[in-house]
Amino acid sequence: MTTHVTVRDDDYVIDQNWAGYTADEHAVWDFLYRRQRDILADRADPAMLDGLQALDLNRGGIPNFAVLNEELKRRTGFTVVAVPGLVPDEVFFTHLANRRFPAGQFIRGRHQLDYLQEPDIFHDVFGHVPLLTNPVFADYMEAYGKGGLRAMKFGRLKNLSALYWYTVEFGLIETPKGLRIYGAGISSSKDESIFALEDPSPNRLRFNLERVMRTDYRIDDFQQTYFIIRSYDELFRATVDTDFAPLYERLADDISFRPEAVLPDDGVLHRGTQAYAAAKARS
Ligand code: HBI
Ligand code: FE
Repeated sequence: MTTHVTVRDDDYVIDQNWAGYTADEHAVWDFLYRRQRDILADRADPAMLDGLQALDLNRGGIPNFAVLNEELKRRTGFTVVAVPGLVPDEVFFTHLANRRFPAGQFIRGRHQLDYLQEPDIFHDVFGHVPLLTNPVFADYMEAYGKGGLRAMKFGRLKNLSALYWYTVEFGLIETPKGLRIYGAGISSSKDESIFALEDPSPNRLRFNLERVMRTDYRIDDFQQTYFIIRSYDELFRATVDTDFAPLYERLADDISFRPEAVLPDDGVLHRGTQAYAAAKARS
């Protein structure tokens, strides 16, 4: 694949160069899409599955942003822009605040189908983008971007990253049919899609904004705690109804909780055995 990495120093947006993807890269997308879509059939929140359908992401091959952006922009005003990989926090927040989602332009190799550290186009476009068709979630993502820029001014980036991690990346939502996945870190992962909902090991606790913002997290393994929202409106309201200035003052005490902690005030849906983490610690 010829990579036109014309990284501009302002917003890191590059040309997706869709014509440059090879047949094998398109085949990797198709393999991952089909495998993950089957796993998510009764595990993902319907809003995410509806988004996959609405954006026609299963038309075969890596999605062309120019095509998917027509439908996405029509629905919520969001557009997907191609970036080389992780971008600096301020660049990331600025994009979200302007209803642009920065998606990795590359796709993982066959040697790393099950896990990779950097967000590739499958994690971003299969995992994150479908929910951007949901108006309330789109409002949350814009509010999050604006909040991120403010958090940086208060030196509270770590707390805001924890909020992103336990919602946008690893959040679960309660539905009439039970808990469902909406976090992209789970929905794009074969094994964590099952672990997060069905394994007795992790805690499953009710979402609480300040509690989540104080909670440390693991970036290299399954989560030891998942937080559960009742609706995207709950998530959006938590962001817009909170006066962040006094919250940031309180967070300045730097009290944080370990990923596996269960606190007296937590709304506990499931107290995890932490058996998975204990086994990993022994290995
Ligand atoms: N950059 N491209 C990209 N994608 C992300 O998800 C991302 C990022 N930069 C920073 C970041 N996420 C995290 O720090 C968020 O918690 C802000
Ligand atoms: Fe992500």
